[in-house]
Amino acid sequence: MNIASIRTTPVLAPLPRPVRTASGTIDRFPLVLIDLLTDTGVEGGAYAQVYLPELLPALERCVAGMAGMVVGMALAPRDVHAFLLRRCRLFGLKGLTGVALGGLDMALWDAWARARGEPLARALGAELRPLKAYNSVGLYDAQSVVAIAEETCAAGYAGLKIKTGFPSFAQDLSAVRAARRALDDGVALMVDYNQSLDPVEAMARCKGLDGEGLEWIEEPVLADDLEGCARISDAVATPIQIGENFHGPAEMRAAIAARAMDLVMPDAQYIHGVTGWLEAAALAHQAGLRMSSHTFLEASSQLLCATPTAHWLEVLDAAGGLRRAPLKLRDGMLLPWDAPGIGLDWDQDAVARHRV
Ligand code: SMN
Ligand code: MG
Repeated sequence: MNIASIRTTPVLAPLPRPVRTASGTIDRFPLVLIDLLTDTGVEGGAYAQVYLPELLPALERCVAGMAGMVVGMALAPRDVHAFLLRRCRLFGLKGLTGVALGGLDMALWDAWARARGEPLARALGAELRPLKAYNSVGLYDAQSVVAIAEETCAAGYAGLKIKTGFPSFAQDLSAVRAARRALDDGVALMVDYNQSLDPVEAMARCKGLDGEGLEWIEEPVLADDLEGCARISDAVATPIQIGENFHGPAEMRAAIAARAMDLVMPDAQYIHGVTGWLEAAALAHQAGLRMSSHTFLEASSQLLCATPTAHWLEVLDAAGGLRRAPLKLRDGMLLPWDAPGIGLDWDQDAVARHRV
């Protein structure tokens, strides 16, 4: 079975509410939908994402360009991945090229699992199982976070992640305390600084949050400041979480060597797709690190089933407004879609409406 064609569709996917972070706001998710067709009629699909709408045309061109390198090849995801790693060595696979590789890799594995008529997890030899899921939202002050926390509990999540990084630590702390008060007992609370703090401020704020019962503190400093992350992780009892900005598994290996974090959460796209994720999952297993996901709900829920140290599934449903299948949440757990591939099933009317 060979890859016959790969089509790209740029969209601005609607979100239930904007995601405001200390490093910028996302109103609608800029995605490139990737549709792969094989010469036997088997299809596969995935998407790539870029947070800046201004860069959506560039990402589309990048995915289309890379797709052109693999059309005609056999549908063997690992071989295609290895080919692209070699082919792109001169230029590198960070930023848009890495994102394009990640998206294409997911589409290849989706088609590969669909050809077997199985959900990706099962095709990889793992059973589908419910995953501990948290609701991931933006920056909310002490007043507005209460409604979000109540909604989170009512929807049946096992945790809530809010953004922090207000101008003052006092505002961060009051938002955290208000969220904690509003959440039911036993529902976890995480915070995410999105790399917004300088190392001195980060140390002070993370120490200040110790004792607030947080499940983790995410990306307090620049994601590639591995030494800075390690210093905070040493000094603070609350687990430090990073990983969404690892470009490929090699960067995760370096972060593990630097003891930069207590928990790890690669992004299925940035880590270079399913192939990269499986390598990352093996690294996390070896290092004894619990591994969570970052956005990419559909692929991530399949992949966490096949991750030995699986921890939390992030529910930040970037493609939810374009997908037909709804979320299935029960008792804090999300049930991965029991459909062939990664479980994407586009609502074509919605795609047409949000197409750029
Ligand atoms: C995040 C990143 C990009 C867009 C939205 C949210 C965030 C996360 O860092 O951890 O989900
Ligand atoms: Mg984050």
